[in-house]
Amino acid sequence: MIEVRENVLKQNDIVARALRQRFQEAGVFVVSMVSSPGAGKTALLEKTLTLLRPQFRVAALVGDLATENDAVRLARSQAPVKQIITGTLCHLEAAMVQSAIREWRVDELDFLFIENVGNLVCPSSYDLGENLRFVLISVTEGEDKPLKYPTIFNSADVAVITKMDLAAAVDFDWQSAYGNIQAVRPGMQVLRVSTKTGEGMDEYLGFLRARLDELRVSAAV
Ligand SMILES: Nc1nc2c(ncn2[C@@H]2O[C@H](COP(=O)(O)OP(=O)(O)OP(=O)(O)O)[C@@H](O)[C@H]2O)c(=O)[nH]1
Ligand SMILES: [Mg+2]
Repeated sequence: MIEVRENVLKQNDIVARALRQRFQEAGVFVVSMVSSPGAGKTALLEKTLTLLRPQFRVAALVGDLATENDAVRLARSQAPVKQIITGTLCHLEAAMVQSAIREWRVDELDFLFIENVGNLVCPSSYDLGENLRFVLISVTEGEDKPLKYPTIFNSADVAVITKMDLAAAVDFDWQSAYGNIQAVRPGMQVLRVSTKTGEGMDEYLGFLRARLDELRVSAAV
């Protein structure tokens, strides 16, 4: 059993490596989002696509066990969007990303976003070839989530606290949440946003723009 799982993961790493190479050659910056169900990935992504689209070429993939609901929401931004239905799988795999973008010209994109299946456990072991992985936690989930799900925080690059407009209503303790993230992942950058009020969105979008600039500078050297 353990051997089979290891082989599946190894196979995923091979595909993820090929994807990363393809993304690098195409000059596209690939961002994935992981979180528990309902933390606000689609809400943040819809705003991200809408706000970046006037200036950048953006597209998104979104994974769910069932329904095209999230793709429909994201498509309101007018960006190209594809839903990946995973059936019973609680995470996306690199091969699913590979087949979803088979007919896309990724070299004509600046940003490709990938929303993973809502789950704080399974997605952590699956590299999708992305440049950057955001882990989202909403203020309503409790400040202890990083301590309970350390693996996902260790597989991600940057944490985003979502639904900041609800922070006071649920007595969200920022110091405690921040401290718990630092306890499992020392030095991890943490952004705070609300898609409802727009709080933190400028900093978040500025962060993404800066990362694309870095990619373009390093590609030019
Ligand atoms: N008040 C408030 N509600 C939010 C915010 N972001 C998302 N929501 C709400 O939270 C609920 C879940 O948001 P989604 O964007 O569907 O969350 P998700 O992470 O994509 O969910 P799954 O794809 O099912 O895992 C929806 O009712 C959103 O309207 C926010 O910043 N503030
Ligand atoms: Mg969603």
